[in-house]
Amino acid sequence: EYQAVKNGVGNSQYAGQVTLNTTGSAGNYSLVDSTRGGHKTTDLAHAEDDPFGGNIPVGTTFTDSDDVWSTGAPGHNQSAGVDAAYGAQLTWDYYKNVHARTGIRNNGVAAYSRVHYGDIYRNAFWWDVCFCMTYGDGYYNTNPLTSIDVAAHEMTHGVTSNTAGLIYSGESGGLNEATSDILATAVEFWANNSSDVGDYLIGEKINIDLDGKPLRYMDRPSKDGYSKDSWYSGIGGIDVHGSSGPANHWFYLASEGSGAKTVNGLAYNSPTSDSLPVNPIGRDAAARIWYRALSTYMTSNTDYAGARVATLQAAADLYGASSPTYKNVGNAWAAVNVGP
Ligand code: ASN
Ligand code: ZN
Ligand code: CA
Repeated sequence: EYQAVKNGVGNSQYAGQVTLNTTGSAGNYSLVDSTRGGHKTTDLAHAEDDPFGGNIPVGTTFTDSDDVWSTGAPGHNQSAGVDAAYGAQLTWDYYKNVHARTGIRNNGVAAYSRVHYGDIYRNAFWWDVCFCMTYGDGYYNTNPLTSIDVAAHEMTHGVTSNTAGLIYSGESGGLNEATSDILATAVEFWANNSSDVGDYLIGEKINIDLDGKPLRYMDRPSKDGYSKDSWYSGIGGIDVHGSSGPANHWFYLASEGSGAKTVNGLAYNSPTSDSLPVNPIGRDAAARIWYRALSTYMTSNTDYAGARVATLQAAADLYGASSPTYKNVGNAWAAVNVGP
């Protein structure tokens, strides 16, 4: 049966009022986006995956009678669904428009998003097995982990899995995590959403610890108390969310340069005193270089030294080996202690 494509109205929790591509007709709409590979958003109603690999619940696809989704209120059952669906739309569009990649597998087929995972579950994750993004509801079940950057981070894990395949431990694991933070930040800026403007912070909207702080800081990763600003021998032995630091820092420095800077009203500081000075290449160039390095040159065991070579090759391809961009890519690596 033919189902018309509708433009629904989503009142999101984190990103204001957004347009959602939905399916159906008056009285019976579904949160299914036939314009983006059939991406659907489902409600797990607090179910969890069987840790022994048995049941992996798909959840129930969200439905609505008037195509106006949620009120945006924290705790409204549809709120997490609206934000997750919006984040998936944006991330799909970003990869398609900026990197000419159509979906995680570049085959036009969407993954899907599950929300309301577990009870006060304070995490979100990508899982190859279900080919899906999954979001917990956070503290009080009212802080779902569904902001633009978190959604784009999780979907990007799917892209990494289907390109370089960076193994999720050691230095390659840190690069895997950084890839998700870097491209999530690129999505957040690209979205140009006035309620969730671009920044070099990860998770600044979800208040995961109820202290108003983001999860990660790309201008100075060590501000979170555990991530590393620069590479050192042995960084592969720490958790991948901390060994991502030097690459996140590289992205900030390559994009914005060293020294104090304000972007979208937020102040950043990556002083030259503790690193070599870096001139900026701009965020769009840095993201294009990272994506090309990821999808063309990195492999499952790429380490920091390899990431430097991969991004330099990508910069040479895109901008030329004698371009200022190429030189500044190398300088940004030197600033985080990754050298030739
Ligand atoms: N939220 C985490 C992440 O995507 C989940 C994990 O540790 N795999 O990195
Ligand atoms: Zn991650
Ligand atoms: Ca952010």
